[in-house]
Amino acid sequence: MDFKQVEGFNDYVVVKKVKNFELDHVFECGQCFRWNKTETGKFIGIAYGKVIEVEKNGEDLIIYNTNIEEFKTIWQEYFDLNRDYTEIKKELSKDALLKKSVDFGKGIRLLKQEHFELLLSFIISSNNRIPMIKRAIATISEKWGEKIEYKGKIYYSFPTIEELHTKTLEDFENCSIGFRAKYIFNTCQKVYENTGILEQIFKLDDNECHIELQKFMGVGPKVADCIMLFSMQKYSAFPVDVWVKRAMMHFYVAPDVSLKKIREFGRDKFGELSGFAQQYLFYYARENNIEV
Ligand code: 8HG
Repeated sequence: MDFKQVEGFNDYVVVKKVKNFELDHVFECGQCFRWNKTETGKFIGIAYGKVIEVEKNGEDLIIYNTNIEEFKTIWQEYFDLNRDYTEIKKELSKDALLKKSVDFGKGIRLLKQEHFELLLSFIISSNNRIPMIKRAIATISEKWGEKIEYKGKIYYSFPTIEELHTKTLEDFENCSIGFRAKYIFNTCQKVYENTGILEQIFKLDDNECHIELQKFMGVGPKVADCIMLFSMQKYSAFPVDVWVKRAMMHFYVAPDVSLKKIREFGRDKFGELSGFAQQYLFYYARENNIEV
């Protein structure tokens, strides 16, 4: 467990002695799209139909607009606080090349995000840039999500399948997601017609999960890996996008290797910790704008 105890107050909680948790690392390592930094260096995010604000004060993590019950039922898991990242980092740092990325992103934790939201979010992510992805998801939420007020400002939850399955292809074409509109439309229909399908996929082992996710339109190997890793707790996933490819070429493999080969190489090398290794590499490569 990566914290000592939690204290509840009226509308916030203080998580004491939190280890391996840096706000910038967690929220800007590419895994989430609904968190934004405030002028004072805190982050405000929307998840599980709620808006929370988080602050780091020394070793304390303060979560505003919540209470101790919610912390125990939602946020403790969401922030993956039961996991010992010191152990993971120790293991990965045995690889002298990976150690550099681990040290750089030392406060990264993998969030446990909602299946349906992540499925659509990562379909939107294909051949797309993170600021554009964030904008598109915000647009979809503003159109069809629930209003949530926090500190006099309105935020929007990510819409439910009940809400989205009634939307037309044209509705999605008006969300600035280009060719992905038809994937989103088709996927919403499929999820609606197969109640519980994402729960079923969640229960599969890593390799089956990767295969089943690719049966959704717009989900290839890379997108499936992201959904597995960021919402289905499949930590042998190794999504290879342009940044991970550059990092792998920079540190390990020859330049003319295919994405598939890089994925296999990564999974062989890092095993059950592949997903964590990938995240340190992604963050390192993107923040340092590495080139090969
Ligand atoms: O965390 C991520 N890992 C990988 N491998 N790819 C990601 C992550 N986050 C994220 O948005 N992407 C995708 O990479 C989106 C987009 O296709 C590209 C941005 O660099």
